Amino acid sequence: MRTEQPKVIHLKDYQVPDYLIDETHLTFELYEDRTLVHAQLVMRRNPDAGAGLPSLRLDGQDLELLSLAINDRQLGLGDYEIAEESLTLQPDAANFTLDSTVVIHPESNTALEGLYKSGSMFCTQCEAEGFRKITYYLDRPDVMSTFTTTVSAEKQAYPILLSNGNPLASGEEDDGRHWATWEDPFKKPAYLFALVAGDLWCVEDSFTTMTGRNVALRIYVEPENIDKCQHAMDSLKKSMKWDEKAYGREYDLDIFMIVAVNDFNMGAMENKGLNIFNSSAVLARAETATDAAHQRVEAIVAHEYFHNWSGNRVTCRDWFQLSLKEGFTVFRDSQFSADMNSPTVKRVEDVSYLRTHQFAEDAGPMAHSVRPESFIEISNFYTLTVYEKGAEVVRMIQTLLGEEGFRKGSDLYFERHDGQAVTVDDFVKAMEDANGADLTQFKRWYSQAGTPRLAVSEQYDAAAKTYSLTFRQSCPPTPGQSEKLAFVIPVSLGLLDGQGDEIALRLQGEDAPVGTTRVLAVDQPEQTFTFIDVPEQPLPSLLRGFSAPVKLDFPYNRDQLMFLMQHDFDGFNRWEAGQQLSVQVLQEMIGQHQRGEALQLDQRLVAALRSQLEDESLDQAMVAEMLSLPSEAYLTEISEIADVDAIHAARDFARQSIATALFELFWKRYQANREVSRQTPYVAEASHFARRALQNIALSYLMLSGKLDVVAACVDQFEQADNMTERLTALAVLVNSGFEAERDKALASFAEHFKDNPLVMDQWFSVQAGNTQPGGLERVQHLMQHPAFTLKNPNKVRALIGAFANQNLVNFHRADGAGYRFLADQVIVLNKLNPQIASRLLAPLTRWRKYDGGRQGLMKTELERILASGELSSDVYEVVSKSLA
Ligand code: 0A1
Ligand code: ZN
Repeated sequence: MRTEQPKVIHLKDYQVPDYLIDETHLTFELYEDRTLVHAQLVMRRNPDAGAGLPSLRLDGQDLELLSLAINDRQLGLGDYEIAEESLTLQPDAANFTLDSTVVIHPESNTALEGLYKSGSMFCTQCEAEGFRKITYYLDRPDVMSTFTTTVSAEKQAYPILLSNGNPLASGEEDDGRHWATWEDPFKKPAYLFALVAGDLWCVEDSFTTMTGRNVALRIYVEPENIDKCQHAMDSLKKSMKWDEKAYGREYDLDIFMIVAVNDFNMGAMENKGLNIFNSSAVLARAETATDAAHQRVEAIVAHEYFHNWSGNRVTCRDWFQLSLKEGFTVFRDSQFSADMNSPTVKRVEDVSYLRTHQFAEDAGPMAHSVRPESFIEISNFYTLTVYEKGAEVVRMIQTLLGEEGFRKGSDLYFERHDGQAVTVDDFVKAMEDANGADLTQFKRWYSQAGTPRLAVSEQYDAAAKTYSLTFRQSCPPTPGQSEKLAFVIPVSLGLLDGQGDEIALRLQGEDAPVGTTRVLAVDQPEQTFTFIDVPEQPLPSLLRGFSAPVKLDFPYNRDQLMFLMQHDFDGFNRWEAGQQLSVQVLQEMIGQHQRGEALQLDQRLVAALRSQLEDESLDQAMVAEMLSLPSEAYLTEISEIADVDAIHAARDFARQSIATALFELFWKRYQANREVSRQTPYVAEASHFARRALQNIALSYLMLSGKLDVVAACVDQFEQADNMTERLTALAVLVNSGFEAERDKALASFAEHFKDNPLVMDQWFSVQAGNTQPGGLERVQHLMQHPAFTLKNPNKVRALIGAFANQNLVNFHRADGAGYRFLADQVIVLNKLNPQIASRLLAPLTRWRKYDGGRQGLMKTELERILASGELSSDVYEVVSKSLA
């Protein structure tokens, strides 16, 4: 825990390092009550940093120094200075070797940063600044070194000893200990260092690269999980192949390893050659993981693998450039997932997520640009903005340059910067240079925070046959940025005629039409584009594929939206029209609820959904997406002030009405799909995901009917399904139903069956945390006493407390503030145990401006109570203080 005042770090203060580290030689001696770390650093003065020999300041935190030597000369107390987060000494030559030995305590490290224990296994997490908790070092990404690492431990308890790179040597000692040495020839920053020691089993495979090199692939897990690795292994091989084809990127070491650990703050980490994964992001098999979990595993395995080039071979100069690797890599993994599954479904999922969560972040007190200007704690900046919006920015570059131009740009980027630590500017420059393009104005996406609004109006001149679209862009102020300049907004669009056919697009001044979908680069505050030869008043299909992360505003009426749902050539925009229709209808009902009127559902929405369900030729996954009404979280995000109870009531009423009106259709499609599921062994593949998605959403509507044969079907699905996707949905709908006996029986049998599988128990906790019936808080408090729950495991905290605060909005936002008090209590405890998790958990409280006066006051009171609760980690301090500013 920090005792100094938290310092704000600014991008503008960046300076090159005074010293460089060419070689790093580490030896770890692991014991149950301490670990000894010997570090030999071959260092030199950085020629780019000026003349003279300034003092050398190494980062280090919670280290007990046992010895320090420079060029074999032992240093005494007067030769160096140790502060809370550093060690400073004065070198007397430009080239030197520094040897240190420190003691650290992984066995009591609950923050899960640096070297720590997860169960009986030792593992590391060094991004962003965890390496300084392992040894004194220049812990910054622009200091890149080769590493050799020797790990020694007791052989029986830790038969497997791993680190980055290729295995070099290993041996045994007389006292029951053994050791292994690994060598990583690729220069890397310390944040990519990893070490694992444990009693692990592995699944092994191999991959032949495009130049014919053989790479050993291994996934290490605790023995009981050895049967849950195949999906991750398949995903890894697909990723390796895909990156060769899509980006020309080949793997470089002789071995690629993944290790699954139960206690992990994030999803996974791309350490060179030794990825460490949250077990939830690796383990998947039909009986224990849902379709969504299978897809998440595939995407995260790909994401971490892709980092080998976008992140490791070419890394970040400083942490302000985080989106250089994360935005680009999320973009790459989304392209991969789109190729492996359904591109439209993937886009719908990504856009829903972005609009619900990133747009909320962009409108809140922690809003920051994709390349932030300053931070207190870098761990707080692994955000939706840096990752998801960052990926959208890369996608826009591709939209503007075209697929071929983008590939030329990425080839140049990798070639030009291989082995370097670079900036977002370098990335954009490679894109410009490869295409002769000027992206100067476009780069405002990296520096300006907030979600732009794009208001569009139309004008049709029947006599002249011209159709004009006028775009007005604006962007609300965000902390520290009151004025915004115009963005370059790529707007992909098409025009539909009265039959639903596409009109050829010819802009004024062009000799001939150019296709039926095209991209307009809107780059002025106000700008008009005029199409000629437009035979009739068209209906525009705007922002196809969600071509820019903006809030689009066009005055569609409900009939036009229904028309687009039926006829738009762009699958994404067909879904989008349905969403906009649902939003309009729900907002009308929210108003009715607020005025105390009886709720009435516009039957046009029912008709639109009916035609989706009736048409059996449609992609079932898209039909399932169409049937999913906008979430309460999204309805909150688009409200000026969100009325929690009205939103919940309106959405519930709409679901109930749809369920009643379409009961027969739901029942028919449900039974047909359930029958296929019954006859078909589980396959983790898009068409099967689609069938189960429609089956499950149908079941969730059907259960609202309260009909006994539906309940019987649900119980049957729960009991008989051979896979977690069907079983968990059945459980979730039972839990949210009024059938208490069936619910209690299902919950009990599920827990009994899966009590030894922590990842499945996480799902059991989440399903109950999401139960929106009254009494949610008490249920969560009760579940915290369950033997399978612990605050020390991040997955458990997310599954129970995180799911409650983020997904169970009516219960969390109870008008008496008890939900807020509960969350603040947990944050205060977690602040000491695991600051990163504490700071993430408190996000819902930071959104207080969205709620009515009463709730605002209650939320702020809890933020103030956290602030006054004692010594705060920099993580929690930054989020709380910025939220109250
Ligand atoms: N770089 C990883 C994510 C990650 C970031 C920070 C961590 O600890 C604070 C751990 C993992 C990725 O993008 O997958
Ligand atoms: Zn990443």
